[in-house]
Amino acid sequence: MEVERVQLIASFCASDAGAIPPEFIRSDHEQPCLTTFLGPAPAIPVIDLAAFDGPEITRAIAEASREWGIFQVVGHGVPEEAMRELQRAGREFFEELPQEEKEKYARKDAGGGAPANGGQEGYGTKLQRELEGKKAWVDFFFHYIAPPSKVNHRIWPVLPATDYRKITEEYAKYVVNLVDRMLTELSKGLELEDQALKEAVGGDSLNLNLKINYYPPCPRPDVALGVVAHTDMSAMTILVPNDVPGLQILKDDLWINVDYVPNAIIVHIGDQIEILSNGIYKSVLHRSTVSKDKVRMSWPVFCSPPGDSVIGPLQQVVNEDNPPKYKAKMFKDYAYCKINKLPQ
Ligand SMILES: O=C(O)CCC(=O)C(=O)O
Repeated sequence: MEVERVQLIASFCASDAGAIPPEFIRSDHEQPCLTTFLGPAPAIPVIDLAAFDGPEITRAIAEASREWGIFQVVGHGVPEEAMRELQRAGREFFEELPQEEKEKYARKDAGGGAPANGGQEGYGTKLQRELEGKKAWVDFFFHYIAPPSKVNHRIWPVLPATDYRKITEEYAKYVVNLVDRMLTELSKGLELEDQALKEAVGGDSLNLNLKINYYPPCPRPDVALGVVAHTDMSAMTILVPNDVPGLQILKDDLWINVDYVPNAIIVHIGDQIEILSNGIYKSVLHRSTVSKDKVRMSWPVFCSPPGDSVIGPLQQVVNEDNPPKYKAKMFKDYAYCKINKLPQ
């Protein structure tokens, strides 16, 4: 099945007086121009991991995860150079490779929704089943970066000017450390053993998937969306954005903009941490808007348990007064329902 890439559609729109195809025009309840809160709003917490001592960091991370389900970290230990190179490599794939070269990396199931496992790596345009026949203004590249047994280097792009593999492996090393640190802090924030959450999400078998989102300029950013509103099915997501703002989160029923903070990394709490903590930590509802004249890009790394891990509220956080709010199920079954928009 032939797939229309948004990057190509965007180039036609630019030369066609700025109209966009009707399937990209969202319903009123989703349009950014009707739903973005423009008044004064609190900014999501920015936590400097290098500035505080232990208990203060734990408190700040746990509070942000309870109140917001999202925060930005600076002083995170990922060198600026590694983040810059990651961005350069992603941009080169989308902007320097001829379209027919890019298509050699197309995902096997490019025409439909992503299966829970198998065939989801590579270059794509649609990740989940889309409701109301609407389309999202984004193309992406998606692949494993950890654990080593899951990584398939054959799907990683080979670029003319950049060593994609070297750069991505370097970045992956830092992300693995950052995720470990976040899981430790979140465990301590629940008064659990340091390794409790890490073990619950599969230990060293935790799956890390890098997605490179490419949002071309859009003539109608007022009515289109990049990624539509969702919570991440992962345990946690570690995201590097470029300097074009666009991420929005729902807070107190208002869609608010997330500020761009240079060299910060955004940490999202995902559904599996919400479930394990029995709802103490919140999986953040978020979406992305697009820009009229700039390319927006983002590099989320989704950190998810192995498919056969059973995830339910940890016994240490439930009791008679606080009974389990979620049923325990295998992650692969959770993912299947989420991707296909079926009840859990
Ligand atoms: O681009 C962003 O900031 C958000 C991306 C996102 O939520 C996703 O790819 O699932």
